[in-house]
Amino acid sequence: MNGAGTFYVTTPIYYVNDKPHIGHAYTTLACDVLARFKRLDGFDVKFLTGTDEHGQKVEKSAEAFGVSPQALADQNSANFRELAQILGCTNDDFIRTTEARHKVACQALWDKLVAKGDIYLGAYEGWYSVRDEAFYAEDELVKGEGGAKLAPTGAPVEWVKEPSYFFRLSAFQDRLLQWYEDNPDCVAPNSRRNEVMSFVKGGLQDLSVSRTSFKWGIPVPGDDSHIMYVWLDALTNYITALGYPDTAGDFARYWPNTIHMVGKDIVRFHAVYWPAFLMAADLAPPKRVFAHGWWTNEGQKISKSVGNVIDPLSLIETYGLDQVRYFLLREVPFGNDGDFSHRAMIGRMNSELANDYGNLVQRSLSMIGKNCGGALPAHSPDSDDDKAMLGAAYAMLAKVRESMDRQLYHEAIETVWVVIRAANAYVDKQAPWALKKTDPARMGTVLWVLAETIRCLALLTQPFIPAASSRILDQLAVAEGERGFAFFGPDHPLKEGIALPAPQGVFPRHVEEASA
Ligand code: ME8
Repeated sequence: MNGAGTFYVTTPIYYVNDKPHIGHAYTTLACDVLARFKRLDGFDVKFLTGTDEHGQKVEKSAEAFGVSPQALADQNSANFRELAQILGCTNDDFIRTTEARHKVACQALWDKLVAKGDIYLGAYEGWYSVRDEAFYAEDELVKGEGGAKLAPTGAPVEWVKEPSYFFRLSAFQDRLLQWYEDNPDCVAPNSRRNEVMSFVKGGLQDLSVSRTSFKWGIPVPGDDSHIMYVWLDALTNYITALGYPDTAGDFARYWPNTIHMVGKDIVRFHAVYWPAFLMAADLAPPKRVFAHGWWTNEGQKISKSVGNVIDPLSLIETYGLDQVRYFLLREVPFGNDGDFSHRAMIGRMNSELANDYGNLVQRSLSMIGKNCGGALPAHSPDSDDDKAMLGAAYAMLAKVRESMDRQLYHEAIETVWVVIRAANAYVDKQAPWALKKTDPARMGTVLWVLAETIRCLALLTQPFIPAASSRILDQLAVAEGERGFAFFGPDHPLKEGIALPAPQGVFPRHVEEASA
């Protein structure tokens, strides 16, 4: 830590009604890359993920499986925890909404909203979608096959009539609009901010925040015939993990710099309801809600009924973890929808990782191994080409940092790849193999410039492809304690004479098995 500040990044907490799929892996990876980047950049980071275990959807799934909701939650929560590990995620905590600490936080928040006069008892009559765990107004519904009424997401809806507590959301319209106005980056990308603002400008209805027709949830304090609406329960996880209702400690430390990463389908909950709950409780809204797009599979919408759900574990088995991490964050500008295809996956893995990056590292390090006795050569970079190469390498961090601060992962990666391509062009032009006989001192300089460029590249690729980057840094004998961005740049260059381990390939090519 170099005193850069604190940073809190969260994934949505995932419903335990089903197994993890590529959408879950995507959000979690995006958070992991950001968390790793910020840690390397000297920030005190907290990265949270976990599972959303209450509500009617989980209760119904458990019923269908013939198990108790708690048993289903235990089993599937473990799958999500394992997924985070398999993805190489560096989360600092894993929250489950069935934990005691969460019940305490939810009930404290509820009490606070009651004390502020923002919760009142009434009765809800209207549409509810269990799949979305969302209430819908009549005019939001769309017509499905045979004229059936459906939620705008295509989910079935049912008519619900029951006693309910309401949150006075309607009273927060102006404060919310003011928040969006004053904080242009609080909802990103901008298209989502516009969408949210126009929804809020359209007028807000008070929100039903308790249910009485089933039991699987957190009881309303003082009235346990009601359980809390699952979204009020779920959203509160972000502050439970910071120790709420204690607002000193981790809450004071991390909450001011929070980014919630979410899918585009759950923006309204995070950018309208959640900030309103927080404002009502006299807490600051999050710094940013970033909504990413959705993946399709080979051009088709992913759906269980179509049977084309992508299992992240089998992708990792087929292509490798770093390769999948790289692909998901490289393929699509973060915020846009994207299409997964095996062809695109193999293309990026072979051309960008194996050919561009892998060959650069392999040929540079093996020349040092063969021609310099495996030690970093003496050097005196002085040609314009040397200066341009090192200048480009050293300039990357500032640009990448700027992209990462806007969650433009693809742009950050492109900045790095511009330098990888320039380094390959530099090798071709300098032809160090030909200098061995004619000008060994010049060869040494060229190989050192390449090694130093690769050091900078590998420092910056750590958040995206941690295992491969770490192997590259090992091959350059960069000490574990010198891999943070404080060591990036001309002040901590590789030193001559250092012995390097024998180089080894880092990026395998994917060769399609010939079909029989
Ligand atoms: O929404 N591509 O949980 P969830 C990309 N429990 N992302 C996708 C996707 C796809 N094809 N399909 C789904 C919930 N997602 C709540 C959150 S937070 C307080 C509570 C994303 O398990 C989706 O956008 O349904 C969402 O962000 C996450 O996966 C799934 O969440």
